[in-house]
Amino acid sequence: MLEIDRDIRYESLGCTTAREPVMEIRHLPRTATAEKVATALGEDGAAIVDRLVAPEVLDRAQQELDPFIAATAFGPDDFAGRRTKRTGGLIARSNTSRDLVVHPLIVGTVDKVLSHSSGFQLHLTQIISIDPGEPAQKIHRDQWAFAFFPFPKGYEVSCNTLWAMTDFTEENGATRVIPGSHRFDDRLELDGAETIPAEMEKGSVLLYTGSLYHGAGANRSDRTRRGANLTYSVSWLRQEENQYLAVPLEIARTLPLDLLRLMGYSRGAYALGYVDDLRDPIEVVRPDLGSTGLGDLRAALARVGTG
Ligand SMILES: O=C(O)CCC(=O)C(=O)O
Ligand SMILES: [Fe+2]
Repeated sequence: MLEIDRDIRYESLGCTTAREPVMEIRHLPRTATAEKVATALGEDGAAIVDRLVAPEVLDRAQQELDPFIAATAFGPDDFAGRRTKRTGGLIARSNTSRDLVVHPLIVGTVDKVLSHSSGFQLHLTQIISIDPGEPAQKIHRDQWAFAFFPFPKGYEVSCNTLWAMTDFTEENGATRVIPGSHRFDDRLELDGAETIPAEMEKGSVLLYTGSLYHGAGANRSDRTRRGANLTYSVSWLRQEENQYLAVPLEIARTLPLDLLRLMGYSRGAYALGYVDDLRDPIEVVRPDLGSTGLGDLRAALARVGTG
């Protein structure tokens, strides 16, 4: 009966779903392959990998970031959250966060979810600390950040993570998600009634696509709920957090190559982001690597099926 009611409700919203709405968030073990996680994201738009890292890893990140979180102001509006702190610049501020950004299962999954693009990059790094008394955030799609551009259904432009730095419970504001909503129509005004809480233990990570309808839950507990939002987007869109200015060049020079590339010190597609005489931006940070010339046009085209 409940299922029937739900179906009617989805129809009344004008949603076209390729299959029945999914009721549960799929939980995968940390031994899952990137293929499995990407498949879950393709089917449901969201998935949780349980205890992907030990809780102590998140405790370490928390310690590194404590002074910055303490100095962060609360959000300026209801969407950012007036009792929510958003602390960024994590690559510069926390060594541990760098390991999370390049975690092989995450990067492998993002690579598959965004495989139709010529490449992907780090979009933003943000600790989201939701204090007691914060009401639920408006249900939204993260891809609305791109000026609400109507990307074709099924064409994902971002793939996101939210690492639990505290346990996420319904009471303390676990992210509310609508599994399957990546197939919904765009610009829907949905209320919390359609959502379920992404409950998970510290060290677990929620993955969701840019098209998934979701929002932070209300914090009705007496403790702060904290998560690390590390997100990735196709490399031909503008990054939400400016990595070139958030991470001073003297710190960037010390970072591993794979992380630098993810931060955007590489070209999107064939030539996006080049420096002066068509130079790869990595040359500015790491002149020791020598000139690498323009991107590999053939490889860029082959990845998007045009070569
Ligand atoms: O912190 C959360 O649970 C989600 C926040 C969110 O979706 C956002 O700020 O875009
Ligand atoms: Fe969001």
